Amino acid sequence: MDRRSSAGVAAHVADPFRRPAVDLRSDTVTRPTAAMRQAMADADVGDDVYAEDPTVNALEAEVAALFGHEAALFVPSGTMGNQISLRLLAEPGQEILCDSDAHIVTYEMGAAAALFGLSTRTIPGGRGRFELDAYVPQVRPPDWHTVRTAVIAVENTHNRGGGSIQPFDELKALRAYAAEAGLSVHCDGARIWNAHVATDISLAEYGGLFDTLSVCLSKGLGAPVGSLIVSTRGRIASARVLRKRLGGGMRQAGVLAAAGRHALHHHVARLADDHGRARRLAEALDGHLNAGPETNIVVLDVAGEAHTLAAAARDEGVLISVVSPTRIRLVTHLDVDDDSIDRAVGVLTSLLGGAPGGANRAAR
Ligand code: TLP
Repeated sequence: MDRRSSAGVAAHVADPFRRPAVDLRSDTVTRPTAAMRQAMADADVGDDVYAEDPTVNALEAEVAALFGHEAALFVPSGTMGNQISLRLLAEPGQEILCDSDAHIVTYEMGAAAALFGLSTRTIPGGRGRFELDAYVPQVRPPDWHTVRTAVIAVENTHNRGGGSIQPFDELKALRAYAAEAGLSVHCDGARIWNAHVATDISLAEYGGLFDTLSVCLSKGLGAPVGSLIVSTRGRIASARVLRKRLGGGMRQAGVLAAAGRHALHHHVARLADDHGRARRLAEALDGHLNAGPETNIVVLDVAGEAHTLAAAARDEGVLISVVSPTRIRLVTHLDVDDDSIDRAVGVLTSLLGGAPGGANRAAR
């Protein structure tokens, strides 16, 4: 996301006479609910670097079981979850294949190369959707001359694809192909909960398709911090070493894990509300729709200057993300209710002038 799109929050928080902003920049902006804060205050804790925090241990066991895997590891962020997972599956000098708009290559600061010597090769896909046929010809088998493909990584749901859900049949075909070709498969499941709620496909069914998953508690689930890597017991033991090496070993992390457990128990089914609100946004702004609203993300094409539009919307108390000079992103979440959607629709339709894909007041 472009940092210029975040400028307005402080102004809205600082001015007591303005209504709080409707913040559609991301589902990462949620603040813990009162009940979640209570769960955090009540958490039983220990030192998690010694693996002695009972709340972290319970969270890890619960998430591993949900995905039908042997073990899980609590890490501070989705980025750390993805990058440790990739390193678990590939050796320095080997390559990862993924979508050209994947979070792991767009928003993780080149971590695979910078930290672990992993090479990435990207394949364009419509709205980030995985199609096995596009990947198979790109897989490079072991050879004296070429970089070895070790991993195929998919993102479900796909962020820049507008929260698109990966076709389950393609994922099953990928699993079968990977087994035959000797490749590993990683899922960036930052928003896999949204895919699960939208499709009714169980988390265990998704889990069964991947060697490693990174799943986030701090996106739609509304926890303040935390992700989990899910895999085999052996890989999670290695992940624990990598986490410590990266400075991600946390001590009384049970206060954070308690927020995550609360989110798992109370905030999964409600994601359907976020999806409904994203549909309302998409219907109202239909003429500009680029991608969405399969889940909680809507991507719009704006003919003029996306930065100018974001600044004008911010002045009206609606915060949006700029994903490119001609594209904006709206994300629904726990802190966005029906009134917020009405307000956002009012502001954005007036700024966009209603003309499909057309000029907007802000750009003139
Ligand atoms: N995404 C953030 C930004 O980084 C763009 C957002 O606002 O959507 N995988 C996916 C698919 C993600 O969308 C994100 C965060 C991550 C991984 C990384 O999670 P964190 O921010 O916890 O490192």
